[in-house]
Amino acid sequence: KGATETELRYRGSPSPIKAEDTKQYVSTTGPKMTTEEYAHATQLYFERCAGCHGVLRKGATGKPLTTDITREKGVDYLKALITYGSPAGMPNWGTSGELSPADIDELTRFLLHEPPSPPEYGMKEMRKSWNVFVPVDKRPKKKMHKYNIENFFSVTLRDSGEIAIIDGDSKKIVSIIKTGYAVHISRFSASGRYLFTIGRDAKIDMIDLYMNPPTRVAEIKVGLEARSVETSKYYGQGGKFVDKYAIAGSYWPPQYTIMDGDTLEPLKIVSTRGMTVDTQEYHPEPRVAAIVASHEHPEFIVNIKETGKILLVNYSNLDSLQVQTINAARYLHDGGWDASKRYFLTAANKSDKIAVIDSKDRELEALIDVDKIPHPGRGANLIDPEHGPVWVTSALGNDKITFLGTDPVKHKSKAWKVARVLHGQGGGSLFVKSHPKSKNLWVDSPLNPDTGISQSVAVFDVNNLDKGYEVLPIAKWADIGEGPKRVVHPEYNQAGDEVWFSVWSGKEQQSAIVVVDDKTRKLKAVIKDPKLITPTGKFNVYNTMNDVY
Ligand code: DHE
Repeated sequence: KGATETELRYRGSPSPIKAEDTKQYVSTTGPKMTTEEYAHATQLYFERCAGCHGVLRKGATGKPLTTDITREKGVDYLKALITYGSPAGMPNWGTSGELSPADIDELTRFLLHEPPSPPEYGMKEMRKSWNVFVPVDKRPKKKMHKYNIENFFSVTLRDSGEIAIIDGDSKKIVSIIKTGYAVHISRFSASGRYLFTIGRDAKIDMIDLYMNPPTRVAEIKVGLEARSVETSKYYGQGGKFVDKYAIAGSYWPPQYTIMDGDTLEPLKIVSTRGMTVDTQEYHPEPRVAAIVASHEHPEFIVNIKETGKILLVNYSNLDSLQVQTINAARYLHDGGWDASKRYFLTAANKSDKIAVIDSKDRELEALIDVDKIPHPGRGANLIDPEHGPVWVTSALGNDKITFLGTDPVKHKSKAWKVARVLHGQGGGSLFVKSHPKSKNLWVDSPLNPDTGISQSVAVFDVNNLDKGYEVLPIAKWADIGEGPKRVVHPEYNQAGDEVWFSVWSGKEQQSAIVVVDDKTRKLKAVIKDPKLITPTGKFNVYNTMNDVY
């Protein structure tokens, strides 16, 4: 039960696509439905169903719901499924009271019609949305404030459409910047000067950290829905690609966009529609998940969720783009580098596998079986006393924390194999973290249904892994009153001697950031401010730009 509940909480975010932006067809072959009913059902579908079943209903974490399938299942079956849910993870929208019988009737009929199609979004639309607020020649030549940029944290304020820039040294909020609907992640340019954020609505904001205070210098919208942004980090060829490009992947339309790294000018848009890795069937909506920048070649590594393919996109000549396609497994989600930054390890979460890409030799190094919905974030790298260098992931579906060997030279027998499995507090874990200077491994569990577990964090001693974990009551330490107070996303400071946690409460409630001393595991600071609304992801400039985790 716990696992299903936690998985649902994770998947449940509504799609920001609006029904009125879609092309809708009320066909004569489906059951009777007015255009108003179809439009209303479309909005309900985007808010409740599209996250799992896909905008075009081709299926992802949820089953496909195309008319060849729904018409065979019939009205009674569909109504019962929406009302009561299923053990496989479908929520009980009816009995939970979230949808009325009239809504369910409308949704059922909607599923028997062809799906509406959201608009395409190409160069014309992107250029219209593109704004440069401060041209390159008007930007400062040097840092205009006293702060150490490399110890800034960019913090997602999920429900207020903002990010906070917090100075890691003083723990002061340096600036709150309006970005747009639910920023998902922050990434930094290779030099660390520019911060890029991407919202669920596919809007990118580019912030110049040299300015006092850090200020937005450009923006663009690359689609209707998105999750990933990254910048070129290849230092070879005289460093000519440092800060040169940015890339964003979108969920809708299914495509990625390469932009100028100084201005966000859109340069190249590439569709990801195509055949799935296993059954080799056409998929109209392969969403772009995690993107990382290779350190070995002028390349971006791009996860395509629904087709289960990983693309190596070489940006050295955009007019003759070379894209190498590596077969992995469905549905690719998040991932990060091993400590050597040669191997990219990424979760194929519905196949319960971790794919390993060798970015130097440009090939699939391994596909490793792990247990029930791995969710690493960027993962954690540490030295296992028995097995040498390992990369770690936790899971949504159970309490397992899996160590994978990453050293094919000195620890060959464990390389790309499960070297060790620890048991944490429970399922519903999203992120793990360690640091080259630390002896701790931190494991959150924000989506666990037990509040004792979701409001605390487990910490393991890397040199004494059999001892089990210590539980730190992070939400209690924050002392912020009522609310869900999920403890999420450990992130180290630049020095690697502090770990920061978000205590993520409701929009109307107080949230906080709790800073723990990594050595003593004692509370070091609580950052509380009415402006810190629903903090989730936090990204330290130095660690994120250098891929230290
Ligand atoms: Fe995330 C990373 C997608 C829900 C917080 N999330 C990612 C990435 C993807 C993704 C593809 C990898 C980006 C990269 O590295 O380039 N996330 C999705 C979803 O599709 C999903 C399941 C549902 C949705 O509708 O968005 C989802 N994610 C969430 C949340 O509910 C979280 C917990 C809170 C929030 O802010 O929305 C959340 N996701 C994060 C964070 C990262 C992330 C903090 C970056 C982790 C890191 O350390 O790099």
